[in-house]
Amino acid sequence: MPEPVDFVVVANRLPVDLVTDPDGGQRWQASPGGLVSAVAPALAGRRAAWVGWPGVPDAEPEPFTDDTVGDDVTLTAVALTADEIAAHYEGAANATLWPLYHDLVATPVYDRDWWETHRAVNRRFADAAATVAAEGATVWVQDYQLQLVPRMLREQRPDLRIGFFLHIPFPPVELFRQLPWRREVVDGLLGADLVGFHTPGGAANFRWLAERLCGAEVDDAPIALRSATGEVHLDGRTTHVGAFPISIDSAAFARRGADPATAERAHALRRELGDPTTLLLGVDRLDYTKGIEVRLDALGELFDAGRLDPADTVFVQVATPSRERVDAYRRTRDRVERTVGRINGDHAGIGRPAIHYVHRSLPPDELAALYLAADVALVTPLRDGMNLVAKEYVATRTDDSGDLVLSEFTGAAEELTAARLVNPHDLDGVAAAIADAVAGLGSEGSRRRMAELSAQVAEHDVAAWAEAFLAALGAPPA
Ligand code: ADQ
Repeated sequence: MPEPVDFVVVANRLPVDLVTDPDGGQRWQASPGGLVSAVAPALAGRRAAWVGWPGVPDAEPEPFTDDTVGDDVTLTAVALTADEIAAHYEGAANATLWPLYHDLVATPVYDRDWWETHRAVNRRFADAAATVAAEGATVWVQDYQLQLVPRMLREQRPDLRIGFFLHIPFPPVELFRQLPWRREVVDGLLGADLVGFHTPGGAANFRWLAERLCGAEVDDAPIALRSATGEVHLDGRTTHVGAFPISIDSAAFARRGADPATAERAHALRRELGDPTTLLLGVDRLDYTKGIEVRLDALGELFDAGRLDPADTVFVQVATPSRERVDAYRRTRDRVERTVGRINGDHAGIGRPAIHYVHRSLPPDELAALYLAADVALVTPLRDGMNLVAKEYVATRTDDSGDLVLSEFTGAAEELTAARLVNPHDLDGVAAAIADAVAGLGSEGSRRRMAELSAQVAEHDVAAWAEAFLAALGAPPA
């Protein structure tokens, strides 16, 4: 058993997944998604531990290290059986909490057996964290799958400094109150010293619920981005609640964007796409919250109405496979693929699709080249905690060209106010914003707006996010 450490990250997944090659050999591979790249830099210079599930059933390796986060970080696996993955991860996390927290874009399933397993799995994560944390350590719990962990950990280890960050939106109180286990979740989070959200609205909703559901005493101080936190007092303890909008390693994206090799690949990509006058881009996990169908429908209407010409406009949609064992995700994939087929059937020339659909994850260099090649990025979620793709697109383009169509219902819209903000439920509005973005490319107005967006993302990068959160938590510096 390795020495206990002063800094512990607890997340549903380890930063690496155990993968099995066709020849039966096993190896660790960086796990996908924004969470690892956001949290990993906060570990630099610390002797730390990362507690998480290795991504496959029943894997229970001894604590180990991996280059992804460096030798100073001990990775401690929490083993889950196939049944636990089905009930805790695919069930309670992704078929109950995910749709509930994303404004019921899909209907949440409230299943008591799933929840019982979810509770037991949260306890296992709390136990694992308690084992690796030294006296007085800082423990940073991540995301909606582990909301019960702060309370469970606090009960065992009152000496710890516990932070929690929610990467997805916190819902309006009217929706949250549907959850049969609503009090347990709010009380679970109140085990933390600091609960962080992307937006002040989410933090204020949580504070209101702490008062109504748990009988806590709360202040009514305004909660401001990155600074003023609110207070919740319960059982002689204080939990701070605050808004810490997550971000990206902006300088790294800008460096990659400025690299001549990226520009070369971007040119090659446009050539391969038939040198269109206008290239539009979407990049998402294939998730029903991301509004992929919204932008497809809007584009279809623009082509139908002759407002965009499919002969010189190409839309590339890159959609990473995601949660494919959950029904609603399979149905979304079917709908997206049918719509792409229909629009191409109606509008594509032979050998010249209007929509290129890529159902894969792309390596970072290729993604950067696409960001550079694209004239307009379409980010149209029905609801999204933050949305890092919007920030990545802006950060990669260092010459103020391009444009960003961004849903109002993303956390990013609260910061990226210079984007073309749209209501994703208003198809006419989305179509108009896309048409305006295309028509305005290269104009003084669009350059000014892109410059403003770049400056915002450059200043508020992911290091600033982690620093602001850990400072509010009172964690000792690395
Ligand atoms: P996600 O829902 O996964 O994150 P997002 O913030 O856009 O959404 O992050 C996705 C990440 O995956 C980005 O870094 C993007 O570059 C990458 N990615 C997506 N598709 C890809 C592809 N085809 N190939 C390669 N990379 C791809 C959750 C919340 C968000 C919140 C983040 C961080 O739902 O709202 O912003 O956590 O808190």
